[in-house]
Amino acid sequence: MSGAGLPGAPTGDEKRVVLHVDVDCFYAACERRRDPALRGKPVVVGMGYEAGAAHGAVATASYEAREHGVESAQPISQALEALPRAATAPADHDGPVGHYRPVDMAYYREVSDEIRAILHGIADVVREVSIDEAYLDVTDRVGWHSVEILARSLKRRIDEEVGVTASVGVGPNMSVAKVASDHDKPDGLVVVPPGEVREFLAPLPIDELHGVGPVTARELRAAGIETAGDLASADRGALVSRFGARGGTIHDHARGRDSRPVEPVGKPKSLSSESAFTEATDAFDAVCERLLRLAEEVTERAAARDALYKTIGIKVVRPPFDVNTRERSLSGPVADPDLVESVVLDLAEEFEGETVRKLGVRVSNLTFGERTQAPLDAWEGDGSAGAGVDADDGPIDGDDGSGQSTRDDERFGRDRATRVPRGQTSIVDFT
Ligand code: DCP
Ligand code: MG
Repeated sequence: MSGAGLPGAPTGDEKRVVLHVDVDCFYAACERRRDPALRGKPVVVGMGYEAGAAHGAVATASYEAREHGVESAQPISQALEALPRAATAPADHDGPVGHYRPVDMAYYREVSDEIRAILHGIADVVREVSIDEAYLDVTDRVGWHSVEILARSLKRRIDEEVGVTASVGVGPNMSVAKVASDHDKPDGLVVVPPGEVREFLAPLPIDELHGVGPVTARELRAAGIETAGDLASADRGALVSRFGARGGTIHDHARGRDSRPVEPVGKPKSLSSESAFTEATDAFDAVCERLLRLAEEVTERAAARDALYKTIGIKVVRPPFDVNTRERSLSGPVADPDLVESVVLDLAEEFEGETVRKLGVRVSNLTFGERTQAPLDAWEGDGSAGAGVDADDGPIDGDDGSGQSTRDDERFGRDRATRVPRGQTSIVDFT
């Protein structure tokens, strides 16, 4: 990332081309696809709603219904005041009426699956964030000069092949792409090339930014910060002291910066296991034994997910809450349980004789599904062959979201040919 930068200056991630796709009034759009007579009419889909009843809440409403004040999370009874039920409206009612439908998740999932198949056909990396929303990294498929053509053809395919409309935003990162797709809904297509990010964002109200919810927006406004431009030029230190790490994140987003890679959901950034002693102990044997057990758990989980790791770490908690973390980065991704054991024991050495209450082992800097190529150029004797593959991840354990600095990787890259990893031990937060 570059320094402060001028408005419109490149942010350092201009090489990436990211799309955000979000279907317009998704549940209502599905109901319309099933019943074309609803096209162009106010449609309200109710959660916990049954035909003819007044209970439940609005899950979504078509844009025609939104014009009459109907919105998500509103009680159906309130929606009915704004838009009486079409089926039972009195013959002499000449105001607008609404078409009410109960939620039918099984049907919406079918529609979502059809959209997903199209998305995976046009991008190598797809992050599905909800039933109707996904990020696509298309950097390897198109450049900035042709991404609009790709986005248009994606919208057309979703319209023609699935029968719903989607809004698409394109930007050099996830946060900009998300704001762009919301910017001109419904049926929107907004492309924000890297050089236009700052001027695109600057005039937007802060609540249109990714990560700024209604409560944060209210606080920011109270401090005189109304637009993304105001937020971009606000004092970062003050934002961090008021909102914690999130203050830094929204400051970055206001400046059009977001270094998160587009990653498929379910791929953790790290895997960790922790275990506490019933009673704190200073027996180093017991500490080592416990660490080895944790190392085994973690490497088994990594193998089950077909994950390679580049960083190996331990956590040592001394009573009562003195948390110490140490980690070492390797020159390349590996899947090598023996190596994890030896690095873990090595990192533990400095705690010999200390009283320990709790221990943890973590592998991070994960990559997936590259087992056949990656370890061999880094270390001899890699013992990773033949482990199981489980692409479908369960709950994410120890996903900390903290990126390891690439500087470490470069530094250790010089030691590629050596057998024993030379790592840097650093203190980082084990979340
Ligand atoms: N949803 C819900 N309850 C909410 C918000 C959303 O049940 N409070 C459901 C219904 C939506 C779907 O999730 O159709 C997708 O959410 P979106 O936020 O994308 O909303 P829509 O697709 O309905 O509208 P938009 O056109 O703003 O994307
Ligand atoms: Mg949507």
